Amino acid sequence: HPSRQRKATIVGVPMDLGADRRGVDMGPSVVRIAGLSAKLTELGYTVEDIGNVPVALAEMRRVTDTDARHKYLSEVAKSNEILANHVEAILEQGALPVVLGGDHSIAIGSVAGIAAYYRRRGHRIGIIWIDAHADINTPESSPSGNIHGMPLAVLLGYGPALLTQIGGFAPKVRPEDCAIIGVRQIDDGERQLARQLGLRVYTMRDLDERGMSAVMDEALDLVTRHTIGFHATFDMDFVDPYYAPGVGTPVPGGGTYRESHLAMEKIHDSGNMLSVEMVEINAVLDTHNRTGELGAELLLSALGKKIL
Ligand code: NNH
Ligand code: MN
Ligand code: MN
Ligand code: MN
Repeated sequence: HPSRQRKATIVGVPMDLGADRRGVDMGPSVVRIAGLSAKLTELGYTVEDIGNVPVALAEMRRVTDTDARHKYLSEVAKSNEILANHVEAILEQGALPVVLGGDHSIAIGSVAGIAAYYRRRGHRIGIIWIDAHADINTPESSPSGNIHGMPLAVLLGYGPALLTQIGGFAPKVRPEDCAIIGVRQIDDGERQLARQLGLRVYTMRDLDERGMSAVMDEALDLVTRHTIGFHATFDMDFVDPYYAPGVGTPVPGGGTYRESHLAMEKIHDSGNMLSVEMVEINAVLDTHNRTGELGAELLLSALGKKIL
């Protein structure tokens, strides 16, 4: 199975055009500084780091796409196209893609690459989306116009064609192959679309009442039922701001340190993770790289780190 191989390739995406708060562009850097590559090598992986995907800067004069309904659309699309190609190439080399964001708009490119690779081989893929938010806004429903609130909608086929058509096909994933975990802030339009699609959304209340372990068992079963495996995307704002102060959109009442690790440990133990992604770490709002260190440690849990 693809998740069993022991080659991991890191790719960074210093993207912050999808969010209002600046500073998540340093996410790839702070997770690297936390020692991700060396720690993965220690875990037994052959690690390669191919560096960062080019991303336009908001300060560059050639950034022109400031349409308020989907800010920086063409710039976000461009970087995601490049990312999708890298992710597909990483899979072709038999390695596991480890993608470092950046804001969550980069999931569009990550999943485009994975979906393209497996589609060519006749497989569907699933997604485990761990986040305080549902990220299924469209330009019409978004209260902010920030594309980092739209990536799951895009991957399901809703949104600007410039994004949904990356890789030349849409949708990348079916609603029944997705699970969102940790939601505690959702917009009206998102709630509507989630209901309409029958999306499986596990809220913080579900986690409170049933526990992370049972919720993950159910979610992992769901996303692997009709697929070859799943992409795991972890938005750091899932974690309670007490443990992860360095995020652009902190929402109280989030996952604990242990719950976050348990989610990642169970993702690894499922044996069906095809790729993994860590997003929305905001270095400007962090203290002493506390959130960057946690991001690296959570990735290690998803990649098999165990106490015993
Ligand atoms: N739902 C809000 C929006 O679309 C907030 C999204 N912010 C996130 N998502 N950090 O994960 O703007
Ligand atoms: Mn998100
Ligand atoms: Mn979020
Ligand atoms: Mn499998």
